[in-house]
This record gives sequence, structure tokens and C-alpha cells, in this order.
Amino acid sequence: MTRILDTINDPEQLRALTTEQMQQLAEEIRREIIEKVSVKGGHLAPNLGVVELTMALHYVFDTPKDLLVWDIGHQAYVHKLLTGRRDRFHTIRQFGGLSGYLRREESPYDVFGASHASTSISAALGLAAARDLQGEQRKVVAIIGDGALTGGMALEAINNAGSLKKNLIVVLNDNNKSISDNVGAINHYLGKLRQLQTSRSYQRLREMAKGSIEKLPMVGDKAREAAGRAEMSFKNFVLHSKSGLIFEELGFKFFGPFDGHDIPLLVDVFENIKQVEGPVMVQVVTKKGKGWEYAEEDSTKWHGPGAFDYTTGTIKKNAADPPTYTDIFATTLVELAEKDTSIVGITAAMAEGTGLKKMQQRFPERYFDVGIAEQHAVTFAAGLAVGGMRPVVAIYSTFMQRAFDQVIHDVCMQNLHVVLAMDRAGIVGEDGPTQHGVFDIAFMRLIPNMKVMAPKDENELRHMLYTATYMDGPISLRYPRGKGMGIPLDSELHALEIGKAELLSPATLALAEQQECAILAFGATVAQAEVAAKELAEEGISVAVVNARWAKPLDEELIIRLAKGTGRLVTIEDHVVAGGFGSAVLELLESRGIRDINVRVIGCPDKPIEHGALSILKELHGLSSAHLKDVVRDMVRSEAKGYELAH
Ligand SMILES: Cc1ncc(C[n+]2csc(CCOP(=O)(O)OP(=O)(O)O)c2C)c(N)n1
Repeated sequence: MTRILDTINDPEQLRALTTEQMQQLAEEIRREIIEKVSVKGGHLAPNLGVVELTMALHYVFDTPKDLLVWDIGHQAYVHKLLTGRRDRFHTIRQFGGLSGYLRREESPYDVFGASHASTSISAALGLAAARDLQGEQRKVVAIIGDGALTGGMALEAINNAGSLKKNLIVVLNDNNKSISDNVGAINHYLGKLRQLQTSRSYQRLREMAKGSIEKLPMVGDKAREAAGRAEMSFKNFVLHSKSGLIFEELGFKFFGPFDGHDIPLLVDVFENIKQVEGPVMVQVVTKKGKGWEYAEEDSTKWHGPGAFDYTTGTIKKNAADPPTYTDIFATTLVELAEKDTSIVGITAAMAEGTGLKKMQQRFPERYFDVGIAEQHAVTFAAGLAVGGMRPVVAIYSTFMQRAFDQVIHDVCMQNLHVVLAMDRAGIVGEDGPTQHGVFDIAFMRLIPNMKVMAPKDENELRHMLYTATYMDGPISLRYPRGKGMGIPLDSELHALEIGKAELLSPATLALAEQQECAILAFGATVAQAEVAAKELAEEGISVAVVNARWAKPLDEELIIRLAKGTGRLVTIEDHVVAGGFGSAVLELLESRGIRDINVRVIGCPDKPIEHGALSILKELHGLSSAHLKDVVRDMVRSEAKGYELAH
């Protein structure tokens, strides 16, 4: 039987469907998403929750002329299926395939790129202001989750929108979930509104109001407008009588809560709301994971699973895989917190992703989930530090970008002892350009008082976390996504010497100085350096290998001696070349007037790094041992002098 989905190439075709066909299409979309995501993994529960909502939005609004601005974009799979990307949907998140988020280059329907949270209302307000300045007629709709609404930027945008009074529609996709349970006072407040949807008296009143609307002759805009007004004033009445309605006070007309899985209702609501002037917020209550029992039951587990068997609901995992860096970080933190009651853990809505869930389970009173609020998380930690605690803030490298000023202004300028633990540092793979953690060495290194380190493996991560916890002042610690190297873990932790690198081979610095070249590797690239050096030795090329450990302060003595001794240095890092570890080495050499040697800096290029499997991206951007060998061979053969960026 032909699926209705196979006949939908753009939203125009959706608009021609009957209610029954829409219901069938919703089921087909769910099946398509579950089946395709099961192959390689991706965002599942967020998408299953917005099937009807996305259909209703494209049905009512004249997309792409009207603009839909999705927050984060992890829930935009349905949007992709309805906007001409059905045939390529099986390529999602794979190298050369569709992005797992929104991408302007991918489709005119992707109005504004995203993947970091809480940007949609700001972007939509900007689009609304541009529309008005240019005298255009179009609707602008931001769709934001209750999780993303905890981000300060969303609240800044609401503050601005409420006074600008532009025509702007904000759809609040309220599933009462961030990745884990949503947190915070605003969520608590939304919860009170949510309860209205299930309260019997509200339902009865709603039915009465709906009945009266349906009796109106729905001919033309005016009648619709009238109907809209009737329904809305009713909602306002109900809601006003139940609560203070914060959003109304802030200049928005607030409607809802509405059942986000009832297509006719949603169509009706959006048709009405389209007519309303000024900033409007519509609360739509959805169930994350809707329509697939496993995801409905545990939407956190199914938020963004890897490959899985959709018939049994089991996520495919290799039992022999070593623990991840995240696991090691979290168990070590708990171990340290067992012995030291001043240690506290802070996450910005990433309890599972950062592993801090373990801290929550063991020491709930010393664990803080502050919501999607990285800026606040860092300044909150600074306050804890002033108050005598030892805060460890665990934030992915990419999201730490949000808190740059807080790291400078609140932590570093006051030289406070805050540990910034950055998971997912380096290229992260399928999540793509906006999520690769390839800027943190640069933005941390430039701040006075900050120290920057990265472990070569998970065992060293344990010692580094210990070191970071028991030294003074601000420190950043970066480690990669995914599984560790599977090496044994030391049970006794010790402090590493600040600014001291580890010479891995040959055995002494005196011998290392006599090699033809030295590789200085930072963090997760040490393994490639060791492989490259071993294989080059088989070719007769002698190479010293250094685990740099610190990008700030550098092990200046070791670097200078190797530079002068070997005359050839290669640096490698999982980070952009600009401002990174190699850049720090160049600054050191230049400051000491060491120019008559050959230095190559390997790292990521000065352009967005695409999405795809980690192995493909690392190969492509020269972070493989094969590329490292090519670079060393080339240096050893030539008599070139000077500094060169390999990208
Ligand atoms: C600045 C930032 N911090 C953290 C994240 C990680 N993250 C991705 S989705 C998500 C939860 C979003 O919740 P919500 O907006 O309610 O959407 P839902 O998944 O529930 O549909 C989080 C915390 C992010 N994308 N951006």
C-alpha cells in the first residue's frame, strides 16, 4: 500500500489532506522515524513528541513564506520529512547526509540554524523586526521546549519581545522534560498551567467554549477572528482565574494549555492565533516519545539513543567496550566527594551526558542541576567557591562557549578555584559543526589565571581531576567524547606537577633531543602520536613523543630543549589551529627567538567541521596517525625552516 508520506514532497500537499489522512500520516511518520533512527541512532523521543504539532504548524502556516524557527532543532526530523527531504532521511547525521539539526544550506524551510538551546525567540524576534522594517507580510513562529525555556537567553528575548510588541508567535512545546526531568521555578509554574489541561472543570468549560465557536459560521477571516477571540478570552479567563500568568504580565497574550497530539484542535488553535496582534505564546502539551511504548516510558534513555532494535526496544551496545571518559570522570568525582565534603557538582541540564547523575544519586545535597543555564552555572560555581566549597562544573566544551564572560569576569579575574570539566572536547562526530568542541583551548588559554589541561587517557583523567580539585585558582580540564582506551585504572590518585609534560619516548630527555623530530601531542591525540612514532621508527625515522598534558602553563623547558635538539617539532591537537596548543608552542618559540627550526601545527581548519562518523572526520582533518607520519616524513626529508600550519 502506498504511504501517504510518500506523496508529501512539500507542505502544500499536506494542506490538501483530510483529518483522517492526517492521522494516518502521523502514524507513518512515527514509524519512519523509529525505523530510520534505529539504524544509526539519533534524536528519537523529542521527535516522536512533536509529530502532530509539526504537521499542524505546516498545515496552518504558509511555509516557507511564513517562518518556523525551531529551538535546538533536535526535534526537526518531522519538519524535514514534510519539507522535501524524505528521500534522504535515511542519511541523517551521516557524513554527506542530512544534518541532525537545522541547516540553512539544507533547505529554505530551515530558517535559522541551531543545536544550542534557547536561541529561537531571539532569532524569531529579529526576523519579525526585519519583516516590519521591510514592509513584508509573513508570520514568524518560534517553537521552543520547556527545557530550552530555562535558558537565560530565552528569557532575555521574552523581555525584549514583550516590549517591542511585534507580531510574533511563540509555541511552547511543553513535555515537562529537558533531557532528564526539567528543573526550576519556571517549569514548576508551567506545571501548574499544565494541570489545568487535565482538570475536569477546565475540560468542561473548554468543551462549552469550543461548542460555541463551532456554531459560528466559519466563513472568512472575520468569523474566524471572532471565533478566535471567543476561545481566547475564555482561555484568558480560565487561566487568569487560576494563576498570575507571568507571560501576560510580560506583554504576551498567553493561550493554552492545549493537547499537542490533537491535530484538529491544534489546527483550530493556530488558525485562530494567526489573527492575534502582538506577541503571543501558546502552550502546547506533548508527550515526549509519544507513540512508542519504550520511549514513552523512559524518554531520557530514548532522547538520543545509538542504534537499537526497534522490535525489542534494546539499544545495541558492545559489552566489551571500555568505560567512557564520562563514566570515569563521574566515578572519580564521587570518589573524591566521598572523602571531601566541600566538593560539589554542577550541571546545566546534562545529568546523564556529563555523568553527574552519579553525584546526584550519591550526594543529592551536593549536586545542582541549574537548567540549560551555562552562564549561571559558572557564576553560581564562583559563588560556591567564594563561600568555601570546591565546585566542579561539568559542561560540554561546546556549551561552555556560552559562559565565556562568566569564566573571565566571575572566575578568573577573582582567581577563584573553580574546576571547569569539559566533556565532548574535540570533534564529536554526528552532531556536527555547532557541537564540535574545538574552540575551548583557545578561549580558556587567553584568560589570565586560567590553567588548561587534557589527559592522554582515562587513567590520567582521574589524576587530572584530582590535581584540578586540589590546586588553587581556575582550571579547565578537557576530555573527549566516547569510550576510553581500556587501560587499567590506578586506585591511588596523585597530583600532577603543574605545567610539566610527560616524555613518553625515548626514555630520557637527553636521548629525545637527539631524535630527528619531536611530536608534542595534547590530550586525545597522544595515542595517534605514539602509533605514528612506532611506525616511523620501523621506517628508520627517529621521533620523540611527548604527552603535553598542559596547554597552559606549557612545559617551556622541555619544549625549548626538544626544539633546539631535534630542530623539528610537530604539534597535534583535536582543536582548531588558531589559538590552540600548537599556537601556544609557536608563541613560546617566537618569544625566545627560536626561528631556525621547522615546526608544523596539526589541528582543525578555520572552517565549520561537518557532521559524520568520528573516524571519517578525524581522517579528513589530519588527526590520524597516517597523516602525522606523512607530516614527519616530509619534514625529515626537507631542510625547510620556519613555522607551518598543517591546515
Ligand atoms: C546551550 C545548550 N545546553 C545544553 C544543550 C543540550 N540539550 C539538548 S536537548 C536538551 C533538552 C531540551 O529540552 P526541551 O527544550 O524541553 O526539548 P525536548 O527535548 O524536551 O523536546 C538539552 C539540555 C543544548 N542543546 N544547548
